[in-house]
Amino acid sequence: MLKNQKFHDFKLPDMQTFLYPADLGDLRKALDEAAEIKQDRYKHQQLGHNKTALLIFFNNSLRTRLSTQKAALNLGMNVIVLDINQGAWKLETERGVIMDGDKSEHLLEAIPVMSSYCDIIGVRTFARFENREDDYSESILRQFIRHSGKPVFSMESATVHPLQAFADLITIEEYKKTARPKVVMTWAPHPKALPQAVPNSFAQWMLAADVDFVYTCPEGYELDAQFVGDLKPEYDQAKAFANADFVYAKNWSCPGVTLPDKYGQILSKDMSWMVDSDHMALTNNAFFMHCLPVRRNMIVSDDVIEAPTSLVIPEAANREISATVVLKRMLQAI
Ligand code: AN0
Ligand code: CP
Repeated sequence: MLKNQKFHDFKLPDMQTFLYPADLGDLRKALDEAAEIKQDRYKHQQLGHNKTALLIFFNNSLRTRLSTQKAALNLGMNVIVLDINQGAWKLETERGVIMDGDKSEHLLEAIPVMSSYCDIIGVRTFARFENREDDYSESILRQFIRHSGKPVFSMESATVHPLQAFADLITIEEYKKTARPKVVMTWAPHPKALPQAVPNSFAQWMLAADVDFVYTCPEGYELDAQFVGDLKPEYDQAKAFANADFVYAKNWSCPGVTLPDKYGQILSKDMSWMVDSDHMALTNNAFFMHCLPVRRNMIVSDDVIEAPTSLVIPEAANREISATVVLKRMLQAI
C-alpha cells in the first residue's frame, strides 16, 4: 500500500492516465519492473507492434522528448512527435471565447483529431501562471483525458512531472547505501520563474517511497498539501542538509500556498542557497541530483555537478527506463 494513498484514489495498474505514484499501484513492484527492463529494455518489443504513441509538446524539452521516443521504440511502437508551437495552428484552450484573435483552432477539435491518429498520448504543458486554479486543476491535461478517449500521460504538466520523479526514484534505489536513505530536496536560486511540477512530484513520490524525506526552502515557497500532505519545510538549509544521503536541488516559483497573491512569482534570488561544496560538506557524503536542464553556478557549482557523487547523468538516463515502464503498462491496458 502506498503511504500517500490518502491524497489520491488508489488505482490498479491498468493505466489510463499517468500523473501520480498511485497510478503505478505498488511502487515496489514498479521498481522491480524498472530493474528488469533495465536488464533487457527490448524484452517487450512485440507489445507495441502496430501501436502509435503521439507526443505533444506545448513547451521545450530535450530529455523528455528523446527518452520517451526511445521508450516507445524499445516497445516496438511507432512514434509521432508534435511541437504545437512549430507548425501547428495556434490553439484556443478556453471554451466560450470569440475566436477573433490569433488562435485558429480550438483544443476541443484538435484533441479528438490528434487522438484519431494514435493509441497513447503524452502531453507536455507547463503551468501558465495566469490562474492558480487552472494550473492546479491541470485544466489542459484534463481536457486531453476527457476528450481523447486514449490513455494519456503527463510529460510535465501544470503541477506534476511523474516520469522525472519515477526516474529519480529508480536512481535513488540504484545508488542508496542504506535501506532508508535521507533524501533532501532544496530550493535554489534561478533567474526565471519556474513551475512547481518537478518539486511537487519529487516530494509526492518520495513520500510514497521508503525514504526519509525533508525539503528546505525560503519562506513563501511551501508546497501544496496535495503533494506534501502535512509535511512542513525546514527553513534552515544547513539543518536540512545534516546527514543527507541525497541532495536534490531545484528552483521553483511561489506555489501560492502561504502567499496566494504571489503565485508563480520569484520571491528570492538569494545565492546563499546555491548548492556548492560547502553545502555538500554538511551532508553524509551525499549524492547530488537535479532533473536538468540546470543553470551552473546559480543552482549548483561546477565542482559539485562534476564530482563523482553527481548523479545528474544516470538520472537522465533512467528517464528511458521510467518511460518504458509507463508505456508498457499503458499498452497492456489497451
Ligand atoms: C522546467 C521546470 O523547471 O519545470 C523543466 C524541467 C524539467 N525547467 C525550465 O524551464 C528551465
Ligand atoms: N528533465 C526534463 O524533463 O528535461 P527536459 O525538459 O529537457 O525534457
